[in-house]
Amino acid sequence: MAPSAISPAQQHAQLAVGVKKVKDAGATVEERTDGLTKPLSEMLGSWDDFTFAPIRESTVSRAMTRRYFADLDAHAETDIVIVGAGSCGLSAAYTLGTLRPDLKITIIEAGVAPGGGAWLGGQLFSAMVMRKPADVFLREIGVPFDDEGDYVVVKHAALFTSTVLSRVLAMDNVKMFNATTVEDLITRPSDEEGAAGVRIAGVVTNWTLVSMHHDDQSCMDPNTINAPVIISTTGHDGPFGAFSVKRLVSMKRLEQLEGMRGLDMQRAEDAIVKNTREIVPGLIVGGMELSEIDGANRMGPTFGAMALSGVKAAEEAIRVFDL
Ligand code: 48N
Repeated sequence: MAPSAISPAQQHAQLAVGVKKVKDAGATVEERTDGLTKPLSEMLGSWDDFTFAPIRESTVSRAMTRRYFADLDAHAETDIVIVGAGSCGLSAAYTLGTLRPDLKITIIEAGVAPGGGAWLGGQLFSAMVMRKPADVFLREIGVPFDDEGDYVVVKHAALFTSTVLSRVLAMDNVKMFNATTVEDLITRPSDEEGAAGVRIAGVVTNWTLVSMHHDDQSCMDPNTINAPVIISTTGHDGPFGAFSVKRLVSMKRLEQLEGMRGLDMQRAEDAIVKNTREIVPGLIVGGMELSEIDGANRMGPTFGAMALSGVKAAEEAIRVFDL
């Protein structure tokens, strides 16, 4: 595929909220106009006389709690739940939120900080590599990158993660509950021909700090969200990882997990994207969680498969939802 026709600077200019064309040595170039053009204090007034508008503490408490419990009420019934807001889950959320603004999308993320393993590129290095054609998704969400031919490099992984996260959180039809863990799956008898057992019909949640203390506290029952379609992208096995596929085995809905195999970048990324799919009726698995079922290789410090597995999981979820 030909290297990008536009320079990183031009790509960056395209991202600018305000862009104006200026003459520079005879050529017409684009100049970013967003951002501060004068000290903010000119609009705030003198720092010496500075004061905020008045507030009462209970007003702040009500502003938070009223919205949170209204969101819980609104999302108790939802169209598609995404479990895990890593690079795969966030890419799925972006795709669903934009392709289907009519659907109610709920993201459940165990960490206080969403993003999973995508805040750094690998071994704490900051740059993030994505192999083409994943650059198509970067362009879609507006992340600038260096074009290196067969792959592209985002200068900091956090630039990708914070950009897709901010786009998703700004969407009217998407709500993320972070610091919240999916502790179980809601099931119904399956009416699918040949799919002995159950279909998935929602998730069982608890605040993560509660989930972490079931062994040292008396019973702290969970909450629930009903949904016809779940996308699970909880990462490869680990303290929190591979949640849904491990639960399918423990509820005897899957025989066993093949387990993630050794690192083979080329094979791993193709397999994860190609095999992102509905594992049991109502449950789609993507990202590195999938490697645990299929025995796919791991890919190491490259993230294109995470982004495009999320895109595919979203398209698969729309297909299932519209059945
Ligand atoms: O980033 P992860 O772990 O998962 P993915 O699949 O989005 O991305 C994987 C990617 O970061 C890699 O592993 C890279 C490509 N390396 C590969 C390699 O070979 O080493 O995100 C999963 C998210 C996390 O934010 C977890 O906190 C969250 O899922 N999570 C959960 N959220 C809610 N309920 C749960 N039960 C749960 N379990 C995990």
